[in-house]
Amino acid sequence: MSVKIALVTGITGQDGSYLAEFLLNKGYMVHGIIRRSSSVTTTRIEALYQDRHAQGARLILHYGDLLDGNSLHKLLAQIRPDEIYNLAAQSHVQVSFETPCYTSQVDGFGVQLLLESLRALDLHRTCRVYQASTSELFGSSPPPQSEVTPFYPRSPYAVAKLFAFWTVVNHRESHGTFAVNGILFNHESERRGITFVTRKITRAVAAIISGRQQKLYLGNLNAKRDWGYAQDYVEAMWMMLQQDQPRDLVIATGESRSVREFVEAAFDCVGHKVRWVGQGVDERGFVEGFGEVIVVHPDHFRPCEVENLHGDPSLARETLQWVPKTSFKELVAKMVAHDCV
Ligand code: NAP
Ligand code: G4F
Repeated sequence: MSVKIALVTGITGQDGSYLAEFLLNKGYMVHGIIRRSSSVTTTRIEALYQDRHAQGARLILHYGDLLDGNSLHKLLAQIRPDEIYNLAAQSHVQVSFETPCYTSQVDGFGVQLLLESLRALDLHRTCRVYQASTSELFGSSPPPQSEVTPFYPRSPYAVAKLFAFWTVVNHRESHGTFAVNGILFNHESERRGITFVTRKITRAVAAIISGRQQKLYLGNLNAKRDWGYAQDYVEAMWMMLQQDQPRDLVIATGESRSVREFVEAAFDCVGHKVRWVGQGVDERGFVEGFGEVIVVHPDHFRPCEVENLHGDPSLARETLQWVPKTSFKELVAKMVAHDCV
């Protein structure tokens, strides 16, 4: 049997790094797009890349950008992938309020560029495409959210991802492209970017108990998210491309917790309880032995918030037999343990 070829955009990110590992373990030839940067962005895939010769040189990195249509086109023509995982995005919701036009271009229009390149090369008949869609599409639609829940995006990020969602559906219906949207709820890990709330908290817990940090400034403590483990979720991405028929699916744990509960669980991992005092922007969290540690600060609130994400993954369980393997408690423990080293 010939070796399958995958192209992963966003390979340097949290999900891209886990997915590259997963695909290499399955025997794929993996091509990844990286962006030129003045500082190193390949830390998460460093070990894989160093090891690539031992793996039979099955990991190849190419410079590119989702907005550079020509280089994308040339790369697709050169490698002729069997599967594309489009994970590249400006993925930070709060940042999207400050860079709405850029975020719209990369997260929305970039997907059209990719799918149109594929079609121009007539590769859309053979190549399957996974699009990293998101629970942010549901925005203020009440939970639990499933494949039939109406979308109500609440940020430039979510609006751009909504454009991408329908672009994928439209290519499927108009041109027969095997393209799917994975509507993934929040997933975290030891490799999570440090400005997302979970990693910000676990890093702060480690720094506070070792005396390197005194305060943890946060925004909305009441926001609820359905947090899973990234490694479990990249398997679902692959499974979605192995379906007989392309189908958009929700991937979630089916449980939801507040930012406040995440803070409590993270301090619990190092044997400390949090006591909350006050309300709203005046709320503070006190940790035994460390005094006032958690401070709510208006800088971390968004112009528009998504209050409650709680997924219903029944269809993925039914069609893919996918279930999350890592519990919330295990996820928090893994992240805290990693950051405490
Ligand atoms: P991440 O860690 O922020 O990684 C984003 C990746 O996209 C990085 O490799 C980044 O490259 C790359 N990228 C950004 N702009 C690009 C551009 N213009 N051209 C090419 N590459 C570009 O995000 P993640 O958490 O792994 O998420 C992966 C995808 O899933 C994203 O599309 C995200 O929106 C979506 N998603 C994530 C979650 C979640 O909870 N993690 C949930 C639902 C959907 P650099 O390293 O050079 O910055
Ligand atoms: O960790 P967050 O920044 O993730 P958010 O906004 O849910 O987005 C992530 O998940 C989406 C899937 O639903 C992805 F599509 C997206 O790419 C990204 O991976 O914020 C989580 C919650 C928000 O309600 C935010 O307001 O935490 C709240 N929060 C409270 N204090 C904070 C903070 N968020 C951040 N980043 N920093 C804070 O200090």
